[in-house]
Amino acid sequence: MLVWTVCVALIACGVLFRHSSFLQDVQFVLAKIKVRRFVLKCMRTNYSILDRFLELVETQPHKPFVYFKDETFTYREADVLSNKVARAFLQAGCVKEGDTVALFLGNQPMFLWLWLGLVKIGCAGALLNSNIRSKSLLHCLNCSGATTLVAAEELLDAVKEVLPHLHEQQITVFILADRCEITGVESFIDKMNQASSEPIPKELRSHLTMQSPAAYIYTSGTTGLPKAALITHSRVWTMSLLLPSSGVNSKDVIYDTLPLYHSTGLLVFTGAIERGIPVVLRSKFSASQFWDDCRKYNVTVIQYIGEIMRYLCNTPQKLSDKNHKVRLAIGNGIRADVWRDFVRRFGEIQIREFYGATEGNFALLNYSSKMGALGRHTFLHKMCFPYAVIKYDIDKEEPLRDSSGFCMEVDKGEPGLLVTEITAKAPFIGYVRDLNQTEKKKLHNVFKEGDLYFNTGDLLRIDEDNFMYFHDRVGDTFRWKGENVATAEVADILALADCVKEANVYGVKVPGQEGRAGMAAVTLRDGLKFDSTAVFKHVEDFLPSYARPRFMRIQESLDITGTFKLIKTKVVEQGFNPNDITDPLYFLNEKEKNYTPLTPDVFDSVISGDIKI
Ligand SMILES: *[C@@H]1O[C@H](CO)[C@@H](O)[C@H](O)[C@H]1NC(C)=O
Ligand SMILES: *[C@@H]1O[C@H](CO)[C@@H](O)[C@H](O)[C@H]1NC(C)=O
Ligand SMILES: *[C@@H]1O[C@H](CO)[C@@H](O)[C@H](O)[C@H]1NC(C)=O
Ligand SMILES: *[C@@H]1O[C@H](CO)[C@@H](O)[C@H](O)[C@H]1NC(C)=O
Ligand SMILES: CC(=O)N[C@H]1CO[C@H](CO)[C@@H](O)[C@@H]1O
Repeated sequence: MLVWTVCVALIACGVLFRHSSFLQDVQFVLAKIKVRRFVLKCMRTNYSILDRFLELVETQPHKPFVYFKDETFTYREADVLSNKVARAFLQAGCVKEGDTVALFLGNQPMFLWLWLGLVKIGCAGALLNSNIRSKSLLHCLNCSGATTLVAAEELLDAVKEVLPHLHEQQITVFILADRCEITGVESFIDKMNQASSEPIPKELRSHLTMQSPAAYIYTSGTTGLPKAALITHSRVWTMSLLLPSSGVNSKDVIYDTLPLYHSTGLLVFTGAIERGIPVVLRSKFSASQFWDDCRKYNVTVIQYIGEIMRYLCNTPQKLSDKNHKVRLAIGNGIRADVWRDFVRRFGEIQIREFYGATEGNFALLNYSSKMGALGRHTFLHKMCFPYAVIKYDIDKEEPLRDSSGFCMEVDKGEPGLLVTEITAKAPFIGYVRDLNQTEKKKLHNVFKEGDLYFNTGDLLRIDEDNFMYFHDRVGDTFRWKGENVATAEVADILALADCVKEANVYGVKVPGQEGRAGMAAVTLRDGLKFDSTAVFKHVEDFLPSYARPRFMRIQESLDITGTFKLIKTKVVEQGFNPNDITDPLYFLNEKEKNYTPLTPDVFDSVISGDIKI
């Protein structure tokens, strides 16, 4: 209450002095407090996103809820289909309230009916990444504790591959088909079609509270095996409220091209329920179809990750570029130069950049007109939602501590690790069945004995005017010649070279050298060759010496995750040994002022130290 009073008083001051950025700061904190209050209210009354959905089915049954290809599903139809799903599960006798069912399918309306149906009977969905196979698949399944798996028909081969293991663990397996001839795999669609569409009585989810699991979402795992983050019903609310906080209203139509098995994709759908609006769902993001879809469905709000914006800006210009109704873009990871290009090219679209990890307990939203900024660092914000940006040791991969063992906040302009205090109001639930990983994300005794913070793993920078910028993921920064190299920044510069299409930048160990030497795996623009002299010149012009990639690897395509994040683990492991790698390799040759082929001889000289790098 005190905080509330203080805020109101501060707003009054802001109005008096017409200090607009100050006013925005206060408004932002107030909006966050409002979100928290709403969630607390939902917790007191057991009001879940499903309750909201059922209200909409009553009040606007004929309003479109999902557009997919040439199909439209209204709120009523979605209700009916999810009732059928729920009953099919119950009748099959393998699922009861409190269970977890693993969903293994890509973006399609059925994904939504399955999840809603599960919530209707008090169950949770483990949202498996549809690209994972064999060991990873088993690992993800295992950490969710699911006893039933439902898979898309097109993923049957992936299921067959692990079927003996599934049977060993007594997991019931359904495939989304009318029939199935394989022993130990049951069809689901026929069962669903036969099931009644009668509403599901509330008693079937009588134990559901805001602390109940709604979903398990796997962190994308650019390094190591994926981890399952528990998404409770209260967390679903917090995620969904991003849409109203960003200015989405009940007349909007939102476009969802990101995988529903990730929080960014899922929150658009739950957020749409919160707002009572239609979602245009796409099985996969397509840069060439993007604006056509927006026009076809009258999309007003789009969701992005940085890569999507970059792909859109890389498409050939068209006369119709500004012909659409999109007014708002919500997402994260857009870089300032892409932001500028995007707005110039596609018109006055407001961009609301937000920051928040799937499993995190903290969020930031750009609420000022500062390009590229994630949000603002203010006293008020910090007081209401305790967080800090602290000094971080890139080499040891841990925070720097002073002589008394406490962490130190960074100076303005210097990148540091974002940590957010874990409290009862801002809990960190952790990863399922993985106490070690959960423990790893916790930082103890940060500023005083006994305090506890969540380690976001993200490096942020705060500028003179207190705007906060994303700098890099921990692990995506390496050290070379005593300097920190942010891989994303180097990749962005490389992608500006004429022949380079995309770049994946990472550090590799070189015997006898401290830190890691920069290496880039790049793909080339269609029809272009690797112009080594031009790339060398470009790198020399735009990058400080320590940040220039020492080695260059030309690939046909780069490894990416389901959300277009570059996978570095494999290329890092493979290093720069031409005897092990078939892709063309180059080496930054200072003498010849060129990237010259990295032959086995050159490799040997680098290893022996005859060639200094
Ligand atoms: C699943 O987890 C259990 C322990 O939780 C472990 O004993 C078992 O080996 C795991 N199975 C797989 C396939 O990872
Ligand atoms: C919420 O659900 C829990 C568990 O079913 C129950 O104990 C509690 O009374 C419910 N609260 C309200 C306000 O309905
Ligand atoms: C889009 O808007 C136009 C004009 O307002 C309308 O004719 C059309 O039916 C709308 N399309 C959809 C899918 O709602
Ligand atoms: C957790 O970490 C400890 C020590 O680092 C290790 O001994 C233990 O096996 C780990 N447990 C799991 C489940 O990975
Ligand atoms: C909420 C808000 O004000 N968002 C701003 C984020 O930044 C863009 C780009 O400058 C602005 O247009 C938005 O208004």
